[in-house]
Amino acid sequence: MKAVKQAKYIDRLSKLVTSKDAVIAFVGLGYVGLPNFLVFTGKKFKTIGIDLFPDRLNKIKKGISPIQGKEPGLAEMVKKISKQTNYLLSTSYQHIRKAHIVIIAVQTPINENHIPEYKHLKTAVKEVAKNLSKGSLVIVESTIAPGTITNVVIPMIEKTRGWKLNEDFYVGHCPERVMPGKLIHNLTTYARVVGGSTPEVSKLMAKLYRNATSGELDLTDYKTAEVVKTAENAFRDVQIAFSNQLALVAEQTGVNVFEARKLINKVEGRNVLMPGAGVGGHCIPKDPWLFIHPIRGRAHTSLIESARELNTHMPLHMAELTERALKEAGVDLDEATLAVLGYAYNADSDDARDTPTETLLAHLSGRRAKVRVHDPYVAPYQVELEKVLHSADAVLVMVGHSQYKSADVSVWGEFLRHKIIVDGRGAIDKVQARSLGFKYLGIGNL
Ligand code: SAJ
Repeated sequence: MKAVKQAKYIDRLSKLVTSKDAVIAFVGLGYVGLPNFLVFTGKKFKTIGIDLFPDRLNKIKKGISPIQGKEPGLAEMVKKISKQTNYLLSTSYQHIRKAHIVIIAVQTPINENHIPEYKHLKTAVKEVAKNLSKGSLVIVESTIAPGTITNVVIPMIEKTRGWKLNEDFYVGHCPERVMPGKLIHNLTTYARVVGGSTPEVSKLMAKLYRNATSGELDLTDYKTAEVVKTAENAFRDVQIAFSNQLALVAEQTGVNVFEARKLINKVEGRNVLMPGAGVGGHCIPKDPWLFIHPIRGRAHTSLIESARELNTHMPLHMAELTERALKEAGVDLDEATLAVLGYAYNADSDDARDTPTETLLAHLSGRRAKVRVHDPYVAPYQVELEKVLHSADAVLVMVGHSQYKSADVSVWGEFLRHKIIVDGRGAIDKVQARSLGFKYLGIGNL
């Protein structure tokens, strides 16, 4: 009997998705959930948007995007959707009972000990479980440590309702692959890993996400999906750490790291990334810790931990190079005025989450140096560059914003007290700067 009922539920869901009669609830309307909600609502599914913040819901209802910053296509979609009638927005989880599919996209930060903080996820899953209708599918898009679906999500739903996975409800993990500045682009073009609690659930998820993305849909199980997402970003962190290790070796051996990188990358199968003043953002600094969470204290995690340690050291290395350059110019760091260029975590972005510049500023706050910050995209640093450069004893380039890369440093020299450039992103031409009388020290390129 149970097998027939199970087939009945999954077949019913599949038919509902095919006919677009499936009611899809989106829990969490942030960077991940809002684009999801907009795309599926635009595809004429009946959708329910659930979020804690009434203000965010009211903005969407009025056709105003609650997400700041340059997000091509987002504001237009919010405006268009707001005129449609196939959606409902609410702070109440009670509407979940109308849903056939629930997609959870809430934040999963890590605490100062690098342990996942799942209070948002647990609250969302608990409230969904309390209101879920039998035979529904719950998909988690938040980035989660391997083992979280098994140890947190499934037990919470089974215990809350006395149900059994794959008989009374289904579960899936489809990790988000968003990037600030490309939210709609990534969601509608990127490949997605769809990890269902049974192969039929994975197929159903692929049918669902085919409505969102033109990218490849890779069917697997939810455990593999958890490992793939956290590993893809942990891998990038290790790759960047290697570039930074190469830069430190280059500095000590009088080599230009960018020249070395170019020659290394000529060898088949090599892809050394760019060394720099640090690694920021909402994914790369966090996901490596999620990746090793299930094995900490039980198996070797030294590669990931030392990559994190080296990448986190890089903003401090910028301070070391600055102190050295000032000393050579007879200036004490504690008496110096520093012009820090770039606060965002990435070039030409206004996103400052987990920015390496904050690590630098915190480190310098322990010294008596006067520090001024400039960033063309991030308030309150969108000041006149000349004001930040005026009478500074050194310029620290922390972010490779185009404005800095294309700057005429001879103009910078007119404002500085000492013509010192410490380049954290290979943004300034060393030979040209030196020909203009600058003392130039670059990460991996002294
Ligand atoms: N960084 C370096 N050297 C590099 C690349 C990056 O120091 O060679 C630094 C950046 O300055 C930044 C941080 O690392 O501070 C992260 O940069 P990122 O280019 O990885 O950008 P993110 O954080 O937006 O990462 C996203 C991720 N995408 C998703 O999660 C969907 C990541 O998986 C992608 O690989 C990355 O974008 C990408 O490819 O652009």
